[in-house]
Amino acid sequence: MVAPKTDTPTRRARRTLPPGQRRVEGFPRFGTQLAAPPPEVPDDPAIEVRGAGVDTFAFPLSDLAALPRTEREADLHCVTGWTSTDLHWSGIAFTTFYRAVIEPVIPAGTEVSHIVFRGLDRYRSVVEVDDALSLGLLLADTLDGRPLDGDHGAPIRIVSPDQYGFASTKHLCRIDLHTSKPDLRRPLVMRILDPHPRARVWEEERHGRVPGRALRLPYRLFVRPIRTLAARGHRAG
Ligand SMILES: Nc1nc2c(c(=O)[nH]1)N[C@H]1C(S)=C(S)[C@@H](COP(=O)(O)O)O[C@H]1N2
Ligand SMILES: [Mo]
Repeated sequence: MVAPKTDTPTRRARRTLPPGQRRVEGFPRFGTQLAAPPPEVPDDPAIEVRGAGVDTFAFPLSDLAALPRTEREADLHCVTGWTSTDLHWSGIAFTTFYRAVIEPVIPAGTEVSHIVFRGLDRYRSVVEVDDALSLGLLLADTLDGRPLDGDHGAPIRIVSPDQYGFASTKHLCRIDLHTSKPDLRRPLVMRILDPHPRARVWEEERHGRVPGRALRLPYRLFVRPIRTLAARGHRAG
């Protein structure tokens, strides 16, 4: 029922959490868009693929049925310090999707270096292509045996088990391919909290400019009000 039991970082998390993380009860809805209800899912959801010289196309989610499915047990580690454990996801391995759907349409001689995942709520995250293909990313459409709900990323989301939660884009609707590091043009004040380009939880790569450890306390002070908001969003949604 579950994926092969190799001793991955994710599996070690059963015994010890990554540095600076604390376990939470349950699985809160979280994110940068908590004031709004989860985005509406279109009737015929698709993932748009573009960039790096590819002719933009929309891949209907219904076509995912042709690809082999897999399951993952993974914890979700929010960069603010909470970890939700023992989540059971299923879907399509991102490597499978990339090799089958994306790689064949990349023009010869073009080297993709970064991928931007975008959600229906306009959320974006950047992952280096090597990480996207080696860290066990999943295009997940079920959680604990049920189709994803609005709180956790309907209709489909990225799950990146060994990166901070900000890399696990919910409501995935677009994949942008890049041949160099993209600049998401965040406001200057936000830049100190730019996500770490690799975001690996066991290395505590929380943000690019500040050592991960230094952010534990500030996040602990902030995380309670943020999660209260989350709970409100939850009831509203
Ligand atoms: N589309 C979208 N994806 C998102 C976010 C968001 O705000 N919008 N927040 C990220 C953050 S910071 C975290 S910790 C996780 C939380 O996932 P959850 O809401 O399923 O707990 O989603 C990530 N993916
Ligand atoms: Mo997060």
